[in-house]
Amino acid sequence: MAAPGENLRINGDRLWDSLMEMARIGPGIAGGNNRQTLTDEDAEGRELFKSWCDEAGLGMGVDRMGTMFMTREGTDPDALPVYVGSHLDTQPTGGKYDGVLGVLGALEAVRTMNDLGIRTRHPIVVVNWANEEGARFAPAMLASGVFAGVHSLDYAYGRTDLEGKSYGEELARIGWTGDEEPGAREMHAYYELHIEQGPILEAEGKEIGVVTHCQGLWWLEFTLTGREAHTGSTPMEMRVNAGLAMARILEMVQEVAMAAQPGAVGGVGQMQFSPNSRNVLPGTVTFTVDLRSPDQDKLDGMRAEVERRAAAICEEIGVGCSVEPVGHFDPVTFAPELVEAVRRAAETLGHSHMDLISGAGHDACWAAKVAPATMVMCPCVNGLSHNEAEDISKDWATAGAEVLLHAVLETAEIVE
Ligand code: HGY
Ligand code: MN
Ligand code: MN
Repeated sequence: MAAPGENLRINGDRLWDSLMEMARIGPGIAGGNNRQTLTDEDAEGRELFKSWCDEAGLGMGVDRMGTMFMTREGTDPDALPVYVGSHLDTQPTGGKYDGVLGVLGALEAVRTMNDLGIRTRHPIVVVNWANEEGARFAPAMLASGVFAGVHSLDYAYGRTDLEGKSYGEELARIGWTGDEEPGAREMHAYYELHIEQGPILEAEGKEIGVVTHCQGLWWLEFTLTGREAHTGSTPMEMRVNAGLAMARILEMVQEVAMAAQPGAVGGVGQMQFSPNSRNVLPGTVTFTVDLRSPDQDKLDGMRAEVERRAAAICEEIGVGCSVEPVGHFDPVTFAPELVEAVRRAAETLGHSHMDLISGAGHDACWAAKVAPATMVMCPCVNGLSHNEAEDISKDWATAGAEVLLHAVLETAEIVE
């Protein structure tokens, strides 16, 4: 089925207004958002999204991980739906567009179909995946991972935040534990619109990223065990300093990632000292190393080298060292036929575009395990994301959403 003509556009003002209204829920402290998964703010954002879906005539289904599936019926009851969505949860110092553009861009595509009376053979399902960020409950993309059969429901329900609250308890507390078995739904295809979260599209002056792949990831949680002691009266030679070991491991991670250039990244975003008192050498230091590459061998090679060298660093200092992978997915190749639909849509609409490998992980990475999947990306200012200053233009949002609309309609098949 051919894609629709170049005159089919979305309502960019309506999309932008929805983005700004959602951004008022769970405001950050510097203009962004703190709408972490399964918080009261997340619940408020879910209710606003549901109210808009009600207005658009979409029927709601919720699975036991709290993922929301909002259905626009097709003409063929036997046709599997085309799923399109992303996530509404944010980082603690997140931006207004990471994930949200994908959910509300999908809703805008449906609103446009409603405006124009467009009917499709396949149903269309707008998705709000729960806990994409993994900031509060690791790993990232937890609900889409359960949906794809990568994680068990028990594992997911047992994940805890820094206060020891569990995913299952918090989901029930906000009243969003659904009744659908995760993964019971079958998909004809999956599309996701997302900001790039990197600098390439803006630097190249392109409006659209035609995403062909996503780099793989390892999250390695290290627990270093030293000896709590007085930072003032303990002679240097008597110290079992887990903090020192942590510092040397971070430096080593930087070295390993730089040695693996191009196409590799490594770093640490989260760390805890215990007892975390200014004048006590830490008894325990825990932190998560984030390693990524689009190349499988490079990704796994970095993991092996980091674990080997971390053990040697800790042995030299006399610090205990344990490591647990708490997040992983291999590099992803998206479905060529859907990637081509995205490229065709950008050309039909006259939007500049380039092929792109996603640097960040997305729910599409797990959707790709159970159905043909791909992504559409738009630039973000200075490539900045996971920062409250994250910014995009209305034109970029509009271009991304209308490319998404065209690609989804090509796959869902317009019924004349
Ligand atoms: O970590 C990621 O790449 C995503 O933002 N969850
Ligand atoms: Mn995201
Ligand atoms: Mn994110």
